[in-house]
Parts: sequence; C-alpha cells; structure tokens
Amino acid sequence: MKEYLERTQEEYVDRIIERVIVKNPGETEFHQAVREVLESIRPFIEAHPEYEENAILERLTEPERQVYFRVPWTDDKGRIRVNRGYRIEFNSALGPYKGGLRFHPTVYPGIMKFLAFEQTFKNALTGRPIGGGKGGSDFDPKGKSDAEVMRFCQSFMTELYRHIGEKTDIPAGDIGVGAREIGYLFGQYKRITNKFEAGALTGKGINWGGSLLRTEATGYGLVYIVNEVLKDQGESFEGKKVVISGSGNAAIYAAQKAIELGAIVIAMSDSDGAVYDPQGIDLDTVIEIKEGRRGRIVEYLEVHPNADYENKSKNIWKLDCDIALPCATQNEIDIDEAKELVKNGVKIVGEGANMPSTLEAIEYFQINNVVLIPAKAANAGGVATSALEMSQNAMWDSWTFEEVDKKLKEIMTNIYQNIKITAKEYNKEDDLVFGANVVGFQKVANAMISQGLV
Ligand code: NDP
Ligand code: 2IT
Repeated sequence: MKEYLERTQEEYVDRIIERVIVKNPGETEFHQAVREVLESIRPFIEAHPEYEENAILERLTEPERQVYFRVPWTDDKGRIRVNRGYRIEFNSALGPYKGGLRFHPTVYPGIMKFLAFEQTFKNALTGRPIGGGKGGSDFDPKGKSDAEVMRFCQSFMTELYRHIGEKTDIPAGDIGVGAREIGYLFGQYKRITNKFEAGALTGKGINWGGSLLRTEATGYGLVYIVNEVLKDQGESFEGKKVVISGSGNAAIYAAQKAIELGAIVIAMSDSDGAVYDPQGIDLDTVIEIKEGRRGRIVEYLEVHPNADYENKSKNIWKLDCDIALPCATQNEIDIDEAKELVKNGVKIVGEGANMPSTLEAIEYFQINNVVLIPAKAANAGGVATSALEMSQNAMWDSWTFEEVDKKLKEIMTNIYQNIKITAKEYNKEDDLVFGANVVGFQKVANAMISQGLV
C-alpha cells in the first residue's frame, strides 16, 4: 500500500480522497460524502495551509472510534437470528457524539460512515455543542412483530449501552427507528445502568423526557429553511407545487408544514412506489396508513381511487413541480432524475434525506440555477431539536411546543443566513453547498486545532 504520510506532488484534497478510498475499500457512500465536502471547499483549504500542517483532513476522515457488534435475538417462532450492530463515533471536537440509529437491511460500514461524517458538519451548523456520530443495524423492522422489535432492541442496547451516555454519545432515530424503537432502547438502557439518564437518548416519549416538536422537527425545519429561500426570492409557499419523496418521519412533517403554509403537495412515495394526487395529497390518509398501521403508500388508492400510483419510487421525480423535497434515502436523485426535474420547472431542491442527490445531480442543479439546500443544512432541524431535548433533560424541565418551535425557526434561519453570507464572502453567491461545507468544516477543524493532537 502506498505510504500516505509521504507528501506527494498531488494536491492535499486529492491525496486525502485517494487515501479514504484505499483505506475504506468498497464503501462508496462514504467516498461520495467525503468527495462532496472536500471538492466543494478545495479553494478554501488551499488558502489555509494550517489545515494541512495539522493533518486536519487525515484526522477528519478517520472516525475517532468505530464499534461493530453482534446482535443475537429470537424471532416469534423461537429461531435464533443474528444481525450486526454499529456505532461510529466520528468526531467529538464540538461536543459528545450525536446522531441517529438506522435499522435497514442495506446498512453496512459505508453507509454508517457517510452518515456519521455528514452528521459531524451538520451538527456544527446547528450551533449546538454536539459532535458527530451514527449507528444502526442491518436489521429490517418491516414485517416484524412488536415483540420481535423489542427483543432486537433489547439485545442491541445490551452491547450499545457501554458506549453511550449523556456526556459521551447520544443516539436518536433515523430510518426504521422511531418512537417505538427509542422506547424499547431507552427501557433497556435504564434497566442495565439503573439510571433514568434521559439525556442518553433523544426522540423519547413526551411523558418520559422527550421534547415537544422533536417528532415534527426534521420536516418542519426543512420547510422553514426552504421558506427562507422563498422569502429571499420575494416568494412564498402559497400555491407552490411540491413533490416529497418518502412517507416516513421526515416526509410526513415536511408535508404537514408545507400544506399549512399554502403549498400543494402533489406526490409522496415509499420504497415500493409513488402516489400522485394533483388536487393535493390528503395527509391524514398518509398518516393513518404509515403511522397508524405501518402500511404501504399504495393503500392511499383505497381511500382516494382517483389518485395515480406508479410502482417505481423514482418516477416521482418525473412530475412537474416548483419545489422538490427528497425525504427518503441516499442517492434517490441521480443525473436522470435531476434532468427530469429541471426540465419540469423545479426551482428549489431542499434535501430532507441525507445525501439524496448524487454529485452529478448536484452539479446539474447548480448549473441550471436551481437552489439546492444541502442536507447538512436542510435537515439539521431534527438533530437541533434533539439538542434542545438534551437541554431540557439537563434542566429537568420541559418547554412548550411554541417555545421549541420558536427556537427551531431561529436555528434554521441562522443556518441559512450563515451559509448564504459565507458563500457570498468567497464570491460563490447562491452556492449553499459551498457555504454549508465551509461553515461546518471551519468550526470543526478550528476546534480540533485548539484541542491539540487528539
Ligand atoms: P423513516 O423510516 O420514518 O421513513 C423512511 C421513508 O423513506 C419511508 O417512506 C421509506 O419507505 C423510504 N425509504 C427508505 N429507504 C428507502 C430506499 N432504499 N428506497 C426508497 N425509499 C426508501 O425515516 P426518516 O423519515 O426518519 O428518514 C428519511 C430520511 O431523512 C433519511 O435519509 C434520514 O437519514 C433523514 N433524516 C432523518 C431525520 C430524523 O430525525 N428522523 C433527521 C435528519 C435526516 P419504506 O417504508 O418503503 O421503507
Ligand atoms: O440524520 C439526522 O440528523 C438524524 N437522524 C437525527 C439525529 C439526532 O440525533 O437527532
């Protein structure tokens, strides 16, 4: 293997990207996330030799700690099953590791590391004292009984508990991990540690340490930041046609807030397909199907037989719309979908999901003057409200819905202003990808330099 400590003629950024590829073979999502950040801030890094002198990029792309563990559990038939659990403690320069848990069959180290890497900069953007982490498992909660999910969560926590804590690492939800899973995880953590340590997990129930608005926060925060962009354009959500992929936590509450602000949400989806209802999606039906009975989006047609259904999720991007809010998963918008969206008149893309657009799609949006609000800014409302939940836990207090909502709005507005002003400072007006990456990077990198070689 090439000796990466040796300085070569290659640019610092290129050397680091190559190093990440060689050291993390096959982990393409992680390579992509690193490339997205480093390519965009290349001129900034070249203008600041202190980052290379302090080996900041080598350190920033290497997680501080990675935990991989066995999760044995028994299904309802009494058969023993084994999954793999992960917690990637990526960076603690700004605070304890913080980030969600994803339970999905596609989970592997490349996805865990991309999410934890992204989380580090996202958390920096919130202005709250939280470092970056992520975890999860290749366990698939779909089709499992509540009892099976509980046994899995208990086994998962029986290992995870020794790595987390309110001042160490604070997990929360992500794909496949919602209120039910956080409940089982918290119960087991409490039982093993003999402590009601509310600040060790976020997304808890309202009566046992949870924060009002945490459920809605990712989707609401996304709509708040898109609304800031609209205001800058002298526009509003009123009458705008919005397409939202996914129909989980992020998607549902983005739809709810967008509708409240006067938008027409014309389509939503899940991993099987997409529904299109030109009069506007009836969100109560979606909530009943998805949150009420863990059903499939196709069941929308049972209540609204005039709606259309496409049994390919990605076809959602073929619709005419003003605003696209990808809220399902990574790489759901590739160059073909980006071309369709641009052709059909999209003006703003707000990334609710993490890394929903490929690098080619991002570039295509930018050259076609579509405002792209990158995930680390656009979906930061979720983790920011998790940090508000931690503050309430530390004070043994709870705030009203209105108080938390006001703080969330302020945080989203600040993020937008910071990234917009920074982009402008470097003559990259409207390049919110650059702005978000520079603001996040600078905070983390400078804290790392101040804290010495750790
Ligand atoms: P949920 O599990 O609540 O919902 C996920 C939704 O996305 C479901 O509709 C699901 O469909 C769909 N989906 C998942 N995987 C795929 C796939 N491979 N292909 C197509 N559709 C898929 O998760 P969340 O809403 O919490 O998460 C959605 C996105 O938002 C993720 O990228 C997550 O990282 C991000 N996010 C979440 C935050 C949170 O606080 N929850 C905060 C910030 C970002 P199906 O039911 O068919 O699987
Ligand atoms: O991607 C994310 O920011 C989340 N899944 C939320 C993390 C959190 O700690 O609330």
